[in-house]
Amino acid sequence: MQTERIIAFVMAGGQGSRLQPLTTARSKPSVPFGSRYRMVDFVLSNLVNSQIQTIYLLVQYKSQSLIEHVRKAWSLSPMLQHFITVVPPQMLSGEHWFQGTADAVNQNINLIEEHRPDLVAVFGADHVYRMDVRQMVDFHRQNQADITVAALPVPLAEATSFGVIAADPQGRVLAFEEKPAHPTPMPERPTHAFASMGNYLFDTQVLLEALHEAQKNGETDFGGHVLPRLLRTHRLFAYDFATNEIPNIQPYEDRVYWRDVGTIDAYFDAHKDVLGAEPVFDVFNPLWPIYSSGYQGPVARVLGGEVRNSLLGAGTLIHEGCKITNSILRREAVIEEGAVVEDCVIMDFVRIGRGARLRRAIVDRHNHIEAGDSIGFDEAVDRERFHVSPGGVTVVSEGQISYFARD
Ligand code: ADQ
Repeated sequence: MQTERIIAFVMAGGQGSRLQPLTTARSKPSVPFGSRYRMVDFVLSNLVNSQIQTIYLLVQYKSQSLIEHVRKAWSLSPMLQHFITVVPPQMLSGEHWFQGTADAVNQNINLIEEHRPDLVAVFGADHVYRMDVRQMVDFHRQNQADITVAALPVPLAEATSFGVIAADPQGRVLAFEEKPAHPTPMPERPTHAFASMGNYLFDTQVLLEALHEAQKNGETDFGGHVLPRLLRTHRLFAYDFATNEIPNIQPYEDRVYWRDVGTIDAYFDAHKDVLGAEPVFDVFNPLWPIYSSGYQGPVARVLGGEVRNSLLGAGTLIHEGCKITNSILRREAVIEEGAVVEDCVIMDFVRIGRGARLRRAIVDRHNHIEAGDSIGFDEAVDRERFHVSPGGVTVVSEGQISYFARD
């Protein structure tokens, strides 16, 4: 990548309604993922590792937990050469919140005018992935693009939740349809559609003009309005992440990974990707670290029992006789004697009482599962107490059973 001056807007204001109840009190970018991350950590790490240091995080819905996380994990982090500024809606251009992604950037257009960067990156905040944004910048320059959209093939059935692209063999975008009911398959791969990852690079002048026009036309969204319009007048290219992105982080990784975790079932499944002897997505990569909270508590403690193929967060305490399998336990979980936890995601500050049995469940923060309780074995019974996803994953909401503070 030549030396480019790039600023990034990270769009972190989405409601994440399909991830309910995990998004009852927090936005999707703030949802915990894996043993110690929040969703937003992936995009921020990717940008910082790509040497993009000026980052504005645009927040909106239920943003308090996200702001707190970013303050703790990112403002006080040891790599202080970046600056990440959280920007709430300030109604700078009228009395309304961010109406969509383009409107959110439009309301902060002064930041672009102040910095006058060469390129503006507009990235989503709710995906799990590792990406070297410099490779996308190189692609953008090689093609003399005005706008570049990162994209990759997704199965046709899933493509209805994405922006679907038709591109020529060089990557020039010929058509862009936001969330089509009947996605157009890729000519060379008819089982898949070419989907936008929601990450864009704009030449600054092109973006400024496009936003000006968008405001005049009442357009509020990049995928829904601005990109379909711009492709008629500008050089809009699709950066094929699946084939162009070279994992330049050998020997730790030999494949690329990107996952949208928009629903409870997708979220639950994505956790399987970080488990196993050779995880599909190995978060550990010292050449491309994913940063998160600098929690200073104790390491995990295992007093006995059996732990197989699981991740134990800091400060977890596993008592005698427990059986933990294919599970992720985040910070300060306490599993009491004889409890069985199988295929579960257990979030921070959860206590699982003696002899309780949990299977295919997500237990959100601050819960005390009572001794002998059983979750994930009878869907009808679970439905009376909890949310159960279409794929049969039981979700215990934050603080639903009783707040747990370790004694
Ligand atoms: P969606 O994810 O459905 O599709 P959207 O809800 O606009 O689109 O969210 C995009 C990003 O912007 C998310 O990170 C979200 O948190 C954030 N966001 C949403 N509304 C916001 C607002 N008002 N203020 C600030 N941030 C906001 C988009 C694209 C598709 C693409 C998928 C990939 O529109 O074309 O395929 O992302 O997941």
